Amino acid sequence: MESSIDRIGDPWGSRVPHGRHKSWAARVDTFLSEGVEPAMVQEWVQAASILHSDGDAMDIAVMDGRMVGVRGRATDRVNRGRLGPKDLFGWQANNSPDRLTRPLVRENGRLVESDWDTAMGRVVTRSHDLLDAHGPGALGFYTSGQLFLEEYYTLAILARAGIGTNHLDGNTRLCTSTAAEALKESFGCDGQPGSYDDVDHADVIALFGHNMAETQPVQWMRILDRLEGSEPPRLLCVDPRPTRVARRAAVHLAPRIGTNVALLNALLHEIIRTDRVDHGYIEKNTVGYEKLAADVKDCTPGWAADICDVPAARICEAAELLGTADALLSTVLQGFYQSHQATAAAVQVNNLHLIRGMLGRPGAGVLQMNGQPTAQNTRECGANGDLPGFRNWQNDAHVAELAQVWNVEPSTIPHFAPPTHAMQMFRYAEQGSIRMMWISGTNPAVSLPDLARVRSILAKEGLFVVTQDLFLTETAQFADVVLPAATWGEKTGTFTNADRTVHLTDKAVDPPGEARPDLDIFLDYAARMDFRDKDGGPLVSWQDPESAFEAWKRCSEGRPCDYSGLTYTKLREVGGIQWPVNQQAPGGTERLYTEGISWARPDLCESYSKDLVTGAADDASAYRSRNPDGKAMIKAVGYVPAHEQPNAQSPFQLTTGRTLYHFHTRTKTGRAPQLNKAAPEVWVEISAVDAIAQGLTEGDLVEVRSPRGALRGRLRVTDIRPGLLFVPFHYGYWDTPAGSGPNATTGGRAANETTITDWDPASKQPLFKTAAAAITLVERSDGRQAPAPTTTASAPAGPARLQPTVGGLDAHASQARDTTWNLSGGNR
Ligand SMILES: Nc1nc2c(c(=O)[nH]1)N[C@H]1C(S)=C(S)[C@@H](COP(=O)(O)OP(=O)(O)OC[C@H]3O[C@@H](n4cnc5c(=O)[nH]c(N)nc54)[C@H](O)[C@@H]3O)O[C@H]1N2
Ligand SMILES: Nc1nc2c(c(=O)[nH]1)N[C@H]1C(S)=C(S)[C@@H](COP(=O)(O)OP(=O)(O)OC[C@H]3O[C@@H](n4cnc5c(=O)[nH]c(N)nc54)[C@H](O)[C@@H]3O)O[C@H]1N2
Ligand SMILES: [Mo]
Repeated sequence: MESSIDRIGDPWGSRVPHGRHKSWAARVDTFLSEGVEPAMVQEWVQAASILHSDGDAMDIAVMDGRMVGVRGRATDRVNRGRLGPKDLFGWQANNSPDRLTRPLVRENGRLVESDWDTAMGRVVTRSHDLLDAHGPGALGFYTSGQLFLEEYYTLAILARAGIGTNHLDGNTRLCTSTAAEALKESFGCDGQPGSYDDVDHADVIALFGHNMAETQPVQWMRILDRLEGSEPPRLLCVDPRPTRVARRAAVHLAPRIGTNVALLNALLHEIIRTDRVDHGYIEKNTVGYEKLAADVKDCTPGWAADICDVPAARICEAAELLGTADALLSTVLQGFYQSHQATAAAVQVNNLHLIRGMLGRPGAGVLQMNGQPTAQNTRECGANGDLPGFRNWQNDAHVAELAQVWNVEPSTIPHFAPPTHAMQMFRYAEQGSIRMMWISGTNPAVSLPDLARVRSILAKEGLFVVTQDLFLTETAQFADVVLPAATWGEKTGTFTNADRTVHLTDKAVDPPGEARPDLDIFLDYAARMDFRDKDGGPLVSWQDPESAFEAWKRCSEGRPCDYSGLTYTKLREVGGIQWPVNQQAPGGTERLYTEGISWARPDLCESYSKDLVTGAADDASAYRSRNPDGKAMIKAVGYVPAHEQPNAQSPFQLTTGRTLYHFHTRTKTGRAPQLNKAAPEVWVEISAVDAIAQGLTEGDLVEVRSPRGALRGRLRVTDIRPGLLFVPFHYGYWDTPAGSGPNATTGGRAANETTITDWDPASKQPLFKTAAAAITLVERSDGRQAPAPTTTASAPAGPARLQPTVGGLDAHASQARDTTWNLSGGNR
């Protein structure tokens, strides 16, 4: 048991050395509220973590009807008992005194407490009025990656077949739409090829734009344990910041942001040039190799070195690592996905695996990662711009099949165009065609790019905003109706992590006041709207989580995300199980594509694929002629520079992201005292070289300004690549003093005051990682430090970074890291 250690100061805990091909030993992490001893806990209720995509299995400790702690589940395949800092402390937000306990409605411009009948009555009346006057296209639904599968499935049927609108998307658009798109582009269908168990078997692990140490700390513990065991893996890290991953990497490439495609093309070039290519695998399983080989012929390491500002020799070392691996595991996340060539870059990682034959066997896998805990379900259930069950909106047979499952006419389900993506929904709201927006489980007034614009849309006269949340968030403050939701621990449901592991999470305690599970809210709406199927029966025929799950099983049957072999009982007994689970695979499926590519056939595939430069969708016949046998598609793409480049007004590149201790807009982690204290305020990271050149020092209050807006924060000088600024995006305005919100002259503190309205052409994922900005001094530090953690990528530059924290974590770091920067490369 690890309960006595300070898991804020020592976030990854102690090591359990883990040899190659061995199974990962358990270590059970526990945290109980002060004064609570294990013997006092009355009940342990099965759950899984809701604060990242890892799916860490845990039990919730209950005493006198209240949550009093959590404990990792030693038997679960995902985490073997381990929990990260957010898992350990984040649940405390459930008990927060400022939870919403009653519905709110807007009266004379102010939100006032109300009751469910009044609040739902307003939503229903507005829905009918808009349907009558303008049709289904006037209603939009913007949901989450944090609800449960049963909730998304219910939302999908009521939006697509009940209302009949095409405007349903998730905040997963900001998060994993590129993961989904990259899988569709390469394999014809969404569905994670790899498994977390690949960490146990890989000899090389490559992390592309993924700060796993902070964003999936438990899988990072697994890697750390392997680094201490026999036959440790060698790591490749591609990240411009000195993350913990970078410090443990055999090769760290810190490219100029927005140049991932150039880098990957050079890596592919080297691998092909040195013929470290599995020709048999390519021949049998893929199409498109010849074009890739021709397209990357001139993408030499020297060529990429200039673009990426990474030494050519280092690129060669990385190619050597990738080319000589016998079991390569790659992970890809936001450093790739939130960029202008997001899908193009993520697909090149798939290509790397395809040409090396690194798929479908232990240790050889790709994890096109998810970020949010339940993002996989948003996608599967069709609440993320896809049709349920990974069905293809362009394939009439798929639409007909879905219509049959729902017992509606195929024409009821909009499929005249691709489902509307979130950025487009906000555009429609801005232009006035969307007149009601129902926002559940997401906080766009902090998380969408270009916040001044987002606020002006949400405040628009004529847009009826419904929010469904735990708290009166920055977004809820714009709402016409606020619905108080129950959350994790207060409701039952299932969700699926990034490696297809499904967990059941049970209700442990009652929600506060009149707060209701999201499922109940959606079911209530469907009943009040009286949605019917084609025979006049109720369209939504389920009443609770388990019956919703049973309905979903029928919808998923025969599709890649097949849940038909799962039951609540089985999930309670076994813990996490990886889909597909069906008659052929009753115990679940560890890896996809063990025997060739299975879901890319023209009649099965989820997408006929897109042009990765323009985003234009192909049709069935184009797809069929390119890929008649349903093989994996190797798609070559040339590098295109980021749209916004530094210039005289905005001389720095600007990127944004996360810290270990906070989750997103901090609605939960900001209310957990240990986490909040670990990272209480926004900060701005800059390199030592730039700090000196600008006459700035640690702790100075600075303003970061882009063409969209500005923010202020204290400066942290780190080993980030020169020319680049980093700002964590967690900090909004709900806990700033009244009246100190965003301001036209001084800006605010949210990173998204500065980010741009722009997205990847194929996945439509917004660009949070590639902007340009200026930095200016507001106030001298007077010896103050930035409020940034020192245990993470935001650790101070220089010798301080080499100080081991606990257990000599950084022992190898100074040798592994290359700190020579090519400053003449014009990195601005
Ligand atoms: N602690 C914590 N964990 C989380 C979350 C959280 O909020 N907090 N959120 C969860 C969610 S929803 C998500 S999506 C994931 C995200 O998990 P990650 O993707 O790991 O997190 P980010 O910090 O957004 O970005 C990762 C890295 O991308 C790098 N990067 C920026 N620009 C570029 C570039 O152009 N090229 C390359 N190669 N790298 C670049 C940044 O330096 C950063 O270290 O985390 C999940 N886990
Ligand atoms: N600049 C910048 N911006 C980014 C990113 C970045 O890296 N940089 N990352 C993007 C990514 S990857 C993501 S995933 C998004 C995240 O952005 P958001 O989804 O907006 O962030 P959260 O704070 O997680 O918002 C979730 C909301 O749901 C509420 N909630 C939690 N549980 C429940 C529940 O059970 N039911 C209901 N109804 N509500 C619940 C929470 O209180 C919170 O208000 O941000 C994106 N924005
Ligand atoms: Mo995300």
